Amino acid sequence: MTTPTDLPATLPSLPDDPFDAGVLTDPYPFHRRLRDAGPLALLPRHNLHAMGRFDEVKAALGDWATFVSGRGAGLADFARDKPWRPPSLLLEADPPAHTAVRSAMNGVLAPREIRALRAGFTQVAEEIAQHLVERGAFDAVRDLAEVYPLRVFPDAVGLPATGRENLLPYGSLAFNAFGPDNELRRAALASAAPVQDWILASCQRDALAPGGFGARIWAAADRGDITHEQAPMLVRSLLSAGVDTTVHGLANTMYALASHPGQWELLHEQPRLAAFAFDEALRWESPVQTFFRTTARDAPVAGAVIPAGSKVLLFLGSANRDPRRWGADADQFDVRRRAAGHVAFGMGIHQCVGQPLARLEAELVLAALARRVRRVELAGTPVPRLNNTLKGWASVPVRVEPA
Ligand code: OVM
Repeated sequence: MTTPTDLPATLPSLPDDPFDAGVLTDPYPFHRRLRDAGPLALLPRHNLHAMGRFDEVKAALGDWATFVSGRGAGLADFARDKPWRPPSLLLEADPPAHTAVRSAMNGVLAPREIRALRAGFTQVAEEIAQHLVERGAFDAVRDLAEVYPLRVFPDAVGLPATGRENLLPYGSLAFNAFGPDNELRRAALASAAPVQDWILASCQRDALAPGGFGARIWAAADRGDITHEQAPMLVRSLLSAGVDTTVHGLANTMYALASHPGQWELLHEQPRLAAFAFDEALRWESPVQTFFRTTARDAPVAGAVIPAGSKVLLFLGSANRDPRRWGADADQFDVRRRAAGHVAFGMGIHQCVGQPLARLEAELVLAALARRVRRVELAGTPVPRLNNTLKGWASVPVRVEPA
């Protein structure tokens, strides 16, 4: 086994644990030190190589043959450590196995399929926005970010009506499980069994309503695009990655806007900026902060070499604030910025397959609120929500002034 002392001494080394509560609560000072240390650094605390600059993170995400996913997208190396669940056929797979599976999922979540949901999703977004504006003060997490995705996504998948309260805990579990064996991961796994049982049952063909994403995955198996053994695993991918991510994305966008009232004013004057505000919020406070890869061979990076078989931690949230890419004002939240090109959805063959769905949800609910609300402000102290992978909030109290 490789021990921290076996690591080459030439690379900059940071003693920090990126999964400790302090860094998870406010990762940005650590990100800056990581980027400034160099394009590639060591984190001996977890025997890791790490990248925090935009160019190197993007290049590693694009080089799937060197930086492989099949040995896990978390700290665990599936070549040595037993995965906490059967690995994802999408996230934790490489070509050639990954290719047919991804192609089938591209079809299920194609922009054309997503557009068909627009009318129904709009109606729910308008209804929720109307209700919140009438209340005047609400929690942007509990009353909005956790409400809207759960009103639209489970029906779009075709999930059973009962048990949907398991979706958020399962997402939280899956994203905590990418991290090291710390308190967060242990607590998540300790109460996981009933949640996992419901998820597994909900992935079966007879649990899924006709016409939904789940049924369409099974139909892809009937056509022979994927196997019938793969179908429930791909429904599981939807349930793993499709809820907590959008909840955090919406919560972070609302936090960004409520803490920058001038930015909300821009959005109110021009509700069609909603899609841009969402992109900028994803850049500024990326819901998925990190993913791991494993080097399948010696990997040259910026004049150094990462030895084959190394775990590499890619800091998406840091790349998205790298002043080398975004300029001296990278830490500023500005909805007028050209934020496209951020890596909050990843990059390359594993780039978020649900992205069109996430964007539709965010755009509709933000625009519905932007039209009705002239001013937003924080009405209390936001409470962070800690997770080994996701950055977000448990509570963001806001007050809104109707237009
Ligand atoms: C999956 C998956 C994909 C992306 C993220 C994720 C829990 C899971 O295929 O299960 O996070």
